[in-house]
Amino acid sequence: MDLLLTNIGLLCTPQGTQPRKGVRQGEVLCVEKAMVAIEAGKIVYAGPEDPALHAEKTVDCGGRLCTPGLVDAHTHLVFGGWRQKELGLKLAGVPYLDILQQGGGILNTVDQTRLATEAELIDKGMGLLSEMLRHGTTTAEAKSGYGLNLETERKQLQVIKKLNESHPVDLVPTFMGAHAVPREYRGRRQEYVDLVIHQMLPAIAEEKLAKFCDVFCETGVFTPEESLRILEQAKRLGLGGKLHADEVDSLGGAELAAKANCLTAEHLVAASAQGILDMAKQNVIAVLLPATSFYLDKPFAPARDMLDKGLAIALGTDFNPGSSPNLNMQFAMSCACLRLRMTPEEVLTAATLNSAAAVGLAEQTGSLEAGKQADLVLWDAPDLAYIFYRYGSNLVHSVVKNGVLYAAA
Ligand code: IZC
Ligand code: ZN
Repeated sequence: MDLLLTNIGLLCTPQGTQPRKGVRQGEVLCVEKAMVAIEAGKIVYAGPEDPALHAEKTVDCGGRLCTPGLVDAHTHLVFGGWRQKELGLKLAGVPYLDILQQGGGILNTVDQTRLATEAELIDKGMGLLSEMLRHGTTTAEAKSGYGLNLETERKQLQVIKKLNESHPVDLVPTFMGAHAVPREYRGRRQEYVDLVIHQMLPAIAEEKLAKFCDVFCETGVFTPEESLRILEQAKRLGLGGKLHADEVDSLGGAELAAKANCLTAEHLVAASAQGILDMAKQNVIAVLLPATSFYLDKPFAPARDMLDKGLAIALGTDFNPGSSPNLNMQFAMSCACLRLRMTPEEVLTAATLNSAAAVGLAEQTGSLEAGKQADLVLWDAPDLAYIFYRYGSNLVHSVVKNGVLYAAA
């Protein structure tokens, strides 16, 4: 045994390798006076203190709370520049989609990402990932989508690959060439959709740079029909489907995610009742992003209704420079509790096991069980509720990622 974590005051974890749905989302195992044993980066034991267990190194957890490492199921991690200059427009009441229509928003970040060198993006990404790790995130999804041409989409995905290799946080890459219609294709949107389908997707799949494909299905961005064509091609090429669905307007995104057999539909603030039923039927995971609702001052997704209808809910920060400049999962989790009205247990499952399932990693991470990666957080908190109740502070004491201990400070 390499590492033994003793004197854990309370260990809380969902269990299994499948997303927890509906009423079962709140089923969390809680063990007082617990212990975790780690060998070769994996958990070999997690449960009540067992005096028979010994290891080369023992860490006394001081009675702290221990949970699985947080999984951020939705980020746009790699981008050039920032967009704090749009704050004035936002305060003046200009809607998010209008800023994009005026050639700003995502297109502003596209300009800055095209100009950035790979080295600059890696440097920035390393800093952001360290900030995430300090806040308890041990795995994150990362989308491209600020290139909108093959060269820069590839550059972003290569940066994600290199960050994954050089930083302890694990990254899951998603191709999102259909994030906006680039300026040079204005008025020729069909040609851009064809470019994504016939050139970008085959090249990205061939180079194995992405595991998933995502599309921004939204008013003025990509229509449900265009989104379906792109997702069908992605599926043919072996990429899993994700969809930015019903983030602002209700366009039938949830229904489409079910029809296209997507693993996840994300945002869902304006999802229809039928769309939620369709998702439940097809086992599409709902990735909710309440930090975005907060920043955009928009309604929050109907989480309770989703749980009543049997959906599995996962959580992400949506970290991006436009609609969610926050990378702290604790903030997203507090919003999930205080605004989505999810219980602390439901929130924990959302941010760990269900988010792991949402990025295709529920066999490897997302719970504290023998055989899974040793990804966990020690909290300066006595129980789960305390984390969400004390929103605004970083309550992470330390993080173990793949069996290596990192102090938060
Ligand atoms: O840069 O605004 N919603 N894509 C869809 C975003 C937000 C990211 C951005
Ligand atoms: Zn997003």
